[in-house]
Parts: sequence; C-alpha cells; structure tokens
Amino acid sequence: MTENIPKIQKAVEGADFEALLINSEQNRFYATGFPSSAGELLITGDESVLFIDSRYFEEASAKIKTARVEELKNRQKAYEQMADFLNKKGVKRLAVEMGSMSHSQFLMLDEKLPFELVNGQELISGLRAVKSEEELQLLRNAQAVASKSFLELVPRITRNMSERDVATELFCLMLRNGADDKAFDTISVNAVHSSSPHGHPDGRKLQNGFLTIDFGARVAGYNSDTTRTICIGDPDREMEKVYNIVLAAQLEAMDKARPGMSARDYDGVARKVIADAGYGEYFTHSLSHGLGIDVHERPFSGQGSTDVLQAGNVVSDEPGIYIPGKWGVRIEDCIVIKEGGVENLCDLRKDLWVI
Ligand SMILES: [Mn+2]
Repeated sequence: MTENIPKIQKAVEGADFEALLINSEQNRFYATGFPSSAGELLITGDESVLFIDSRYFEEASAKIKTARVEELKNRQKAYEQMADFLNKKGVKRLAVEMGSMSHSQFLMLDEKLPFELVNGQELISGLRAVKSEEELQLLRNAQAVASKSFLELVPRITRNMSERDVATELFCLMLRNGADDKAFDTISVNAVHSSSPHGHPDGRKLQNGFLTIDFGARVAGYNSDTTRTICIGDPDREMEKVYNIVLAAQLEAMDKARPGMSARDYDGVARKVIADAGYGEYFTHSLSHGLGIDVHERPFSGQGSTDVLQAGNVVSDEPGIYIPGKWGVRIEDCIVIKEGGVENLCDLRKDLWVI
C-alpha cells in the first residue's frame, strides 16, 4: 500500500492555497492507499486528517500512517471539525476537486466551510500523471493478467459465440487470472460493428471479418487498457492494408514518444502516418490518454490539451481507422514514457491474428 500524502503535502506547500480537501474515491485512494467509498481528507503542508465513518474507521486507523484518522459520526459536526482544523492552520484558501464534484456538493462545501474555495484538481491530477516505481509495478501486474487472459481467450473463440460471449469469457478469464475486476466494460465488436470505436457488444453470432477487443483488468486499484483487432476468416486486401497502416502509425508514435514532447505532437505522429496513407478522415478520436487508478486520466492528447509528456507518464498509444458501414481497426498498447525510449507494458503480438 503506497501512501502519497507526503507527496501531496509537498505540492500543497508550494501552491497558492493552504489546504486541499479530497473527497473523490480515486484521489482518496491515491493519497492514502486505502480503498473506501466515502471520507473527507484534508491536507495542509505539514498535517493531514482523514474524517471517515464507522464502516472504515478501525481499518483506516490501523493502516494509514501519514494522516490522522478521525471517526466521522455526524456530517454536520464533521464540517465544524473540519472548519476548526482549517482555522487552527490559518487557512484562507481551500482547494477542492472542482472537476469531479457535483454542483450541489460544491454549494454544500461553500456554505459549510467559510473559506475561499479554489480549484485543486490540477495539482492532484498532475501528481497522479507521474507514476512512482511502485505504481508502475502495479500497472505491469494489471497488464500481465490481461495479456495472459487474452492469450487464453483467442483459441476459445468460435463462430458459435457472440460479441457478448467473447466479452463474458474474457471477463471470467481475467478474474481467474487474478483481476479484482475488469477495468471497464469490454468492447467486443465484430464485422460491420467494428466501425464504431466504442460500439456495444450484442448477442448475434460472430461473422467473418474483424473482431476488435478493447479490454482491461483492474488489480490492486490499478488498470490496464489494451486493444487488439483480430480477423475471423481471411482478410481481403483492403483489410490487410488498413490493418498495416494502423500498426505503422501505432509503432511510429511509440518510437517518437519522449519526455518534453507535447501530448498533441505525440498524437500528431500517428495522425500523420494515417493521413499520408489517405485515411486521415477515418481516424476520429484522439491517440492517447493517461492510465492509472482511472482508465482515462492525464496526460490527454486530444484537441485543446496542453499536457506535455513527462518521464513516468503511462499513456495509451491507440490509433484506429473506422470506415462507416464497413469495418474498423484499432491497436492499443500502454507505454511508460522514459528518457531514452519508452517501455511497452504489453507484449501481445501485433501482426494480424487470423482465426
Ligand atoms: Mn484506451
């Protein structure tokens, strides 16, 4: 269990606010290493306190070393205790997670806590984007479970199965191989359905053509995210050509990714390969997102992103070409950005796998 509270305290010390309130599940887990569905964590430069209810209090008190844990008995009283703590610390500006809370939660905090509320989202999402060695190991573990499961899945796929059967089978394999859960609902789209990047698996039997499977395992709170497009029956010449363009784009982006490159430039590397091959209009989503406790987190490579790749980022590399009414191809690995070249978390084969 990794506690990142010391790392966050240091960042709060250098920020233009004196305290940060964390109440989202993911950030609370990142900070404390302790999974819980509720709890209010207050972090200042030199002291942190977690208010948590009786369901978690005993275990949290025993496990969390870097914050004081107080039992939250009554929500109204908790706000008074929080305000007390913040007043004692001389807090004027309190940062909150404006990007993840509901409007009604914000109004409640604004009413109950008499401090200037500012946005603390960037601080914590920026920290989370750079993985520690422990986090990288957790991500490798999640990928290993997913990869092993996929290798066991493919030989089991038959024409008697549906897209949903494929997704269900893969989920069972991931659980048996050590996943706590799937990272997200598996996308399993075959033939004409594969032209929808995030299509929903249905119950009709598999047909000849592409089968795109986008899947992930969650292990110890960290996720994997992988896509492979395989082919049922032999591909025609255009299918083969498009598959190889997507693969070339994917490999080129992986080859060029490095610390200091803007995430949009990284996106542009793959986009150029696909555009130069004449399929630019069919690559309709962004190349990449960060991966960790959330399946989609910073850095993002889409339009409007100002994120810059840094050593320790874990990002997807997932170009695709989707021809409406026909079929589509996506290939996705997640990579660790490092000085002197990336580490690919996924070693599943990428030549077109025909079954
Ligand atoms: Mn992805």
